[in-house]
Amino acid sequence: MLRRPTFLQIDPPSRSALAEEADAGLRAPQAWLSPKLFYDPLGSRLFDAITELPEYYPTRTEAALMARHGADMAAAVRSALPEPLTLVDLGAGNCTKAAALFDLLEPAHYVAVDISADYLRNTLTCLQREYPDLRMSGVGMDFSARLALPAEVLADERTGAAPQGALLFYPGSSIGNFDPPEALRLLREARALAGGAALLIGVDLIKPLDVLLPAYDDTLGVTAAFNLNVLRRLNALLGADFHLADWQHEARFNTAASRIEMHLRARTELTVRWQGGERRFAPAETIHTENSYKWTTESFSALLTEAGFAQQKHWTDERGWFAVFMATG
Ligand code: AVJ
Repeated sequence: MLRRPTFLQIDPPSRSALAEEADAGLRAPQAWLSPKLFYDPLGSRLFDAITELPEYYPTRTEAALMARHGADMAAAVRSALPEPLTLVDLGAGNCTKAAALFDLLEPAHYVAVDISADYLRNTLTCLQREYPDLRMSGVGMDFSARLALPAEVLADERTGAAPQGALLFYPGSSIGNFDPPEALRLLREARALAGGAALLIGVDLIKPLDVLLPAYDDTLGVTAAFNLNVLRRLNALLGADFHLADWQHEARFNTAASRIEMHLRARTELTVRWQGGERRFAPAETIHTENSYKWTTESFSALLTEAGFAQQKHWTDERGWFAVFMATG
């Protein structure tokens, strides 16, 4: 029998909620926009291109760690969780990434969660062809405000019983988009999921600025395009009149907060108008579009402990650029 993935969409982020948030951000003294705005169809493709850039080390460093220590990670997962394994993938990504995980962990149920429901549908349909016997569930949701899955998604198909734990996979250092208090909340919610989840999470580490900055300001200009794309998005969403040529991509490291910040900087004095609003920008004034927090293995371990994860293990590369943590308890 050929299985079919099941899909569930939870509270799709409504256009008006996104628009309201963008309106408020543009009016703030330091103008800001949510990184959620990056991921429209073009933005998601630009992000995929970023992961191929020579300067963008996180994706390939993490992939190398998974390839090198995968067996070790799988053993840690097996000793922490009973069979059959439920695998929850946060921010699901593409076919190849998930497939590597299946071969490693042999889950009985794969639950893919992503803000972009359409992208998820394509991914799962493609994956199901390759893994015809694996139960797959797609959940379209924005878990940045709260991470909780409906019981029916995780329940056993025949008995309706809740799983005895699940493995939560949160790769790519996406946790870096959250400031420390939000990251703590997300980790606590992750731990509470499915009656006590184990977590396998990728974390980007603090490193010299001559490595860090080019990763967010590449010579080909892909990251600049990714950043500027939010202005196109606002023109559509808010009926705004941003001229992309008036704005310049900027990446800086905020040492005190230990984060990369991306901004869009006005090249000249200008006024932007949108439905129900307008704002003047002074020359060099910026719109803050993203934070990407960088951790040390010690500071991230302390965060996991604070979230209630008593057992931890982590793997890093020789250069100490990236870490994958496994946390339980
Ligand atoms: C998807 C949040 C992990 O912070 O490195 C890449 C997003 N922004 N280049 C990151 C991003 C600019 C990325 N995360």
